[in-house]
Amino acid sequence: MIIYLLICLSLIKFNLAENIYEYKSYKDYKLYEVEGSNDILDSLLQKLKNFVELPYYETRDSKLEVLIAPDINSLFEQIISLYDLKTKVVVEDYSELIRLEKSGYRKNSAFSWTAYYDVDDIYEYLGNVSKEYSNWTQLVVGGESYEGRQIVGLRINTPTEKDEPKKIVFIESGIHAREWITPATTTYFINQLLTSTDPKITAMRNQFEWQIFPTVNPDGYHYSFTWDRMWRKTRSKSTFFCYGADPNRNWDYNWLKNGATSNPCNYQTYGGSEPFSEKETRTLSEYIQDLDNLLAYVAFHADAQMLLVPYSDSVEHIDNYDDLVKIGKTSLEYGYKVNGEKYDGPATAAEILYKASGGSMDWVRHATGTPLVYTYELRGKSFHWPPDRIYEQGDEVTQMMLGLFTEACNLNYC
Ligand code: 0X9
Ligand code: ZN
Repeated sequence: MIIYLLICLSLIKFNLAENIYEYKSYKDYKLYEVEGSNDILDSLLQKLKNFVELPYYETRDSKLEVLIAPDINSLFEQIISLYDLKTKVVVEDYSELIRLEKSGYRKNSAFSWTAYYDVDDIYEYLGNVSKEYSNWTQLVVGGESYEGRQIVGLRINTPTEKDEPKKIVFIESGIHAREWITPATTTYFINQLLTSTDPKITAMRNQFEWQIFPTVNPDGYHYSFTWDRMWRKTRSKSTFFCYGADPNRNWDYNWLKNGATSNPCNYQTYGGSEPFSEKETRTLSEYIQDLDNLLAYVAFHADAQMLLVPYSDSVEHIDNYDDLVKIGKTSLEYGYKVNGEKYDGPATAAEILYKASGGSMDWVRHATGTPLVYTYELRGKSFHWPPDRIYEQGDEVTQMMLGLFTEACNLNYC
């Protein structure tokens, strides 16, 4: 018991001492992949979590990916040896991934898609294009964050002859702070809608009113830029030491039912103190609820490479599930043509990923009845994607959107 306490104390000490004053380096953190049945992997994970809050872990397809700090490496190896599981190191030194990615941080003053940008730069980009295309775009504010930032989006609504209101397509991106490829891809897509001369893309742009929000968790995203690359949650204060809730577990539908925790110190999936406890989800949900004529809600995440439909905590199929799957398949076919990349799905998260309640997509479907509701999990490895290849996913997503709305219109949703 005393030894156990000493280990815990030394780990707590380590966690507090590290990186209070500088960007967390993740020097010598190892990314492991462990194979085994889900039950065994869950029990292993539970044991590990008794000792320390893990910055990243995910169990899928009977494989556990887990990021292990150098000071618990030998402990991890000892626990693993008790289980006799096939284990390999996928990344030897996680800080190398961060270093490579950093080489693509903003280098010059022009906004581009060969680097990652912090939230102020993204907002500046949105502000600039809203001025450049002032006849048919404008900035919109979808909500506010705990630290007082706005959730800024771009509304794109080209004029029509009939002057009738168009159906709205809402795009949510960056709800998980560390999934950097999602805001980057979303601004890439905005740029395509604004500048492409491809008649299919301009026709898609003109057909709908677009409301596109690249960073709906601006505090978390900024924190992942300035303090901790693996940060996922919001930045609200829960206890003296523990901050943030998972903004994709905090929406008021089946809150905390599956795949979420009530422990505010959990690094990944704390659902918040109550549904909509987070200012970001509360204000954004109010904004969404006030939208008339919402046709589609599309959320972008990374990096499971799959397309998900509601409900994330159920294997039951909603009334237009067959249509959603047909439309989703066409979307994935269009995307496949760009880089030959196959996505899993369309299916519910419960069917092909894991059960997760309290997510935005599910609430939107349940509360507003929006007919087309999707979550795209983009590509990557433990949330990293080389900045000089953002355009690959940008082009893929642009085509996936084209496929989605082409098939949706074929099925008379438009
Ligand atoms: O766990 C999540 O929230 C998503 N996966 S991620 O690795 N990007 O964190 C899956 C979301 C699917 N479920 C809902 N949209 N509710
Ligand atoms: Zn996510």
